[in-house]
Amino acid sequence: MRVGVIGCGFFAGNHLRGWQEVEGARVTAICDSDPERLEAAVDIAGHDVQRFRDADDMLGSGLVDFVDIITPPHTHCALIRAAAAAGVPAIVQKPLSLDLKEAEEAVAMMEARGLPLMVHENFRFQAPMRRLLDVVRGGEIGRPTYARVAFRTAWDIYAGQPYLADLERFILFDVGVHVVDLIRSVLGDVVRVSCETDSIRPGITGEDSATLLLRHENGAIGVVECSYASPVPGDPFPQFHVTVEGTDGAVVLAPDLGVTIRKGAGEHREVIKPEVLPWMEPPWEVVQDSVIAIQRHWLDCLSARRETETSGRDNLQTLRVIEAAYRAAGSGRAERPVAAT
Ligand code: NAD
Ligand code: 89Y
Repeated sequence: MRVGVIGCGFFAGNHLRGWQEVEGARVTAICDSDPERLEAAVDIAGHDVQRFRDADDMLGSGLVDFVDIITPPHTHCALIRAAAAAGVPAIVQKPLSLDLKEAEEAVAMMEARGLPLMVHENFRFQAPMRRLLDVVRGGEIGRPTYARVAFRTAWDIYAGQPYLADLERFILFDVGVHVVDLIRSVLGDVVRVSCETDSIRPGITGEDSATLLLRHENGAIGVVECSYASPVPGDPFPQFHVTVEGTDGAVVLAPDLGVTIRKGAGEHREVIKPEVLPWMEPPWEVVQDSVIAIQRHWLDCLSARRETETSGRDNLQTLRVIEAAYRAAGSGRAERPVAAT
């Protein structure tokens, strides 16, 4: 499959290198409106790659079988609509959109044309997270009753991603969508959301801390925490902590990649490390490995004509939780995740 990458900034290097590890796919075209970023990406993608400054030109070129969109959030839906108009399947980075209605329309447009759309929610594809999901989905801890996902750090994320400091709606649309996707992967859909937010670091525009209390459709209770202002000992960035309790046991994923399973009186601990390739760099290895894993998932689903785990349709549920969380933080009341249209 010929891949067209749109957006060659901070995170795109991981996608470009990731595709080189995926059998059956090869980046044949790259696009960025910024010529310097485009040229810098050629060094990774290879000098025989086709270069485009305009996504419509790439989409109309007939040179790509699908596109991989890694541009800023506010540009995602326009690019998905362009892919739909050109009849090209698409992967889009998180968040699918900053606007729920726009996201619903873009997903509907792809679906109406029968075109696959996947949101690049790579966190649930991290190797130790997959182990935890196997334990829960395999029924090893019984019926899940409670889960907590916590992403707390004071790592200087602004060095690589300076635009984050200017976002009015900040952490929930940045790492918040990841942690909500994680808890949805464990407990399923959400029916009620309470939320408290805070803006702690001086000089930033939006909230850099959010805590959500969730009731899931299956009756379980979820707690989601994310903070970029947490000077915790041994800063675990970019790893997170997950606890899942069930009627017959519990499973915990610690930031050191240890997965501990308790069943009855017995406990068992495994450490699930990713394969570290020469281009990977600390502390990003688990994240970089998960990019390859989700790219493989996309390709497998595309060839089997199966919906991806994190399809556009699925991800609308995450965006609805995020919208409900902002409403709840404003109203001080629990809110329901609902469609915009
Ligand atoms: P960035 O600003 O560094 O790069 C974005 C690039 O897109 C820039 O080079 C810009 O010139 C280009 N661009 C913008 N609009 C364009 C358009 N219409 N056509 C072509 N090129 C265009 O941003 P980034 O940090 O790489 O983030 C990109 C996306 O990746 C965001 O959605 C972000 O949330 C996501 N991200 C995901 C992870 C993860 O772990 N999944 C981590 C970091 C960032
Ligand atoms: O932007 C964030 C993301 O999506 O994953 C990690 C990150 O780059 C910083 O927390």
